[in-house]
Amino acid sequence: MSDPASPPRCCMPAGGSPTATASPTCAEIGTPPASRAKPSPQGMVLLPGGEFLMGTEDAEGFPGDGEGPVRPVRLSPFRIDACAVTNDAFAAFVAETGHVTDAERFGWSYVFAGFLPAALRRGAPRPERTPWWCGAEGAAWDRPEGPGSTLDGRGDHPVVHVSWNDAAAYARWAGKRLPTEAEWEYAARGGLEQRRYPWGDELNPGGAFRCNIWRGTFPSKNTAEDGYRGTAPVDAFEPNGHGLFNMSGNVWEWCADWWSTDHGAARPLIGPRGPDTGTDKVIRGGSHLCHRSYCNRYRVAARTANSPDSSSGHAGFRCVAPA
Ligand SMILES: [Ca+2]
Repeated sequence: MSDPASPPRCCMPAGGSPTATASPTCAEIGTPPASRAKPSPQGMVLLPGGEFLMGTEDAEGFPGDGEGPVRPVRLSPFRIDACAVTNDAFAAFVAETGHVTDAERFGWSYVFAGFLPAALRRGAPRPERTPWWCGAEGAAWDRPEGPGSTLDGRGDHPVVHVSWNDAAAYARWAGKRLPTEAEWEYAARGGLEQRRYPWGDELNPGGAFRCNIWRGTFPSKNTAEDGYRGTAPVDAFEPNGHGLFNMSGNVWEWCADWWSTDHGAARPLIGPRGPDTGTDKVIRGGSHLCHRSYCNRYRVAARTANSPDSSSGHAGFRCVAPA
């Protein structure tokens, strides 16, 4: 097996088979909660931009990831998908363009070991530091748990096993682009300032589950108390104050920026776009495999990265477009 993808830095995943079935598509979701945001066609939300405080110095955070310092950032208005790109939407892109994903070219992708059939799990290579991931031959966006698996019942779940390259190709096809990291974080914060999650500071306010993460003990026991062991429909749970769904948890989301932990004076604070070059692309939001004990990165300021040809069962994306 070639090694196109650096081993996942973080808790890593794959589709699973959640029990939830059809729920309204993103475009069918009604008006978002009161906020400055306005819904628009094609399931996008217009955000007004302006200045916000990016980053965190939260004691629960990971300073080594470059989560801080907190700094003011100014953005122009833009539109953003209310939900991550679904399997159905990605299927339409592939049907029209014949796009071949990086995982298909390489012949494998990372699948969370617990989601793989035993026969495929045996002998699958595993990264030394994150052995709950298997390099699964034949895993791809339409075969999330390898040969024999399907997307049945998951048309409205986020597409996974897509690399940054695949995400960017989809965005071009859709007449959109990937969000900058600053746009992503501004959107995820939902109009709140310096809160830990898109909805506030408490993980389960009033005992309610607000996102799809690992519940229980990682990586041995997932209680799925939030309703999902694997991915959830893209519009599961309540949206944030901007009307955006699952900005925390469910799947990591690729951003346009190259990775850096230096947000120093050389960086413009107006519409920042990250470094000009790099080796890894930023991913944000955490996934259904994140747990506080190991990968507390479903916080709204948390960040990590991976090489642009990497893919796994817990990373997807959403797009943005001009206002
Ligand atoms: Ca879950």
